[in-house]
Amino acid sequence: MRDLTEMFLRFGNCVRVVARGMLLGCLALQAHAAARRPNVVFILADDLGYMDIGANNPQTFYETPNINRLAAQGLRFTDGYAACPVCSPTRASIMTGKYPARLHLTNFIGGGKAGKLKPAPFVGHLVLEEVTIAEALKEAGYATGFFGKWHLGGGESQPEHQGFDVNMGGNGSGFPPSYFSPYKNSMLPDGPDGEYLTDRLTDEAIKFIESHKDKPFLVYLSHYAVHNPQQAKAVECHFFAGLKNEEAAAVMGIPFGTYRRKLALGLAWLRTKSGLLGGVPDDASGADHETP
Ligand SMILES: [Ca+2]
Repeated sequence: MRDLTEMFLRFGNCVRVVARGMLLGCLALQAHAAARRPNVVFILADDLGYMDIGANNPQTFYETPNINRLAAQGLRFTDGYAACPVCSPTRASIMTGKYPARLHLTNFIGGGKAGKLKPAPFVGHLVLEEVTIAEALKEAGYATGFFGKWHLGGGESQPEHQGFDVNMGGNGSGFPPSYFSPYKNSMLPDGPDGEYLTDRLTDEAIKFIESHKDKPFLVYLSHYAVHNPQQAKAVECHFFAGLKNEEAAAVMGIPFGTYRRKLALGLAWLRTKSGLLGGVPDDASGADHETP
């Protein structure tokens, strides 16, 4: 979570904030006065709960000081809602301005559609004939960059075929195989071993802004985080393990021992999968203190 807040801070003063539900949108910014074509930076966080940021819930376990600051300084749309409770339809609506039913995308792509009721007509991608915000702005002379999660179809349905000049990381998948490089993402060249995906996407977006600062641009930064798999940087694990154990258990409403067991399992995963975690605080290895 702190990665996301750091990311917001880095965009800093040129951002006004919109925060609602899973959606954190930042509409821009830094008006291009002469041409009246403002730059647009849109940031989407996946699976981020409405009550998970301090601006909406001062009692939240997570620390989101920079998002809170942007919310305080910007404009909040507190009665706005996502177009659908799952991923792909919401994304399709944001891209096109249409309701999911009009796009025949009322479930997440890859999601089960079997049930007692006959499912709605469903296409497994956002069809190319639909006009995206990127295509509209590109026609108006904007440079357009997409960074992160797409989940509106792979191959010929990807961002580079829907108006984006640049596609870093967008494909048909709904989650990353790994948050650590090597990413196993055909649309994102690997960085150094252990590089963190959230940081990398933010850096790529910033590079795009810097290289297009003299013309109008659209940056669509669609973070995979905080969607599964739950893989955090070691520094974040240390922070929460060392300082937040009892508080976390209380907020989550579970016994402290159960919380410690869950945390230990996560840390063990990091040890075996990434080899990145060394010197874990003693109080984080709480598997032997389990309380049912
Ligand atoms: Ca199109």
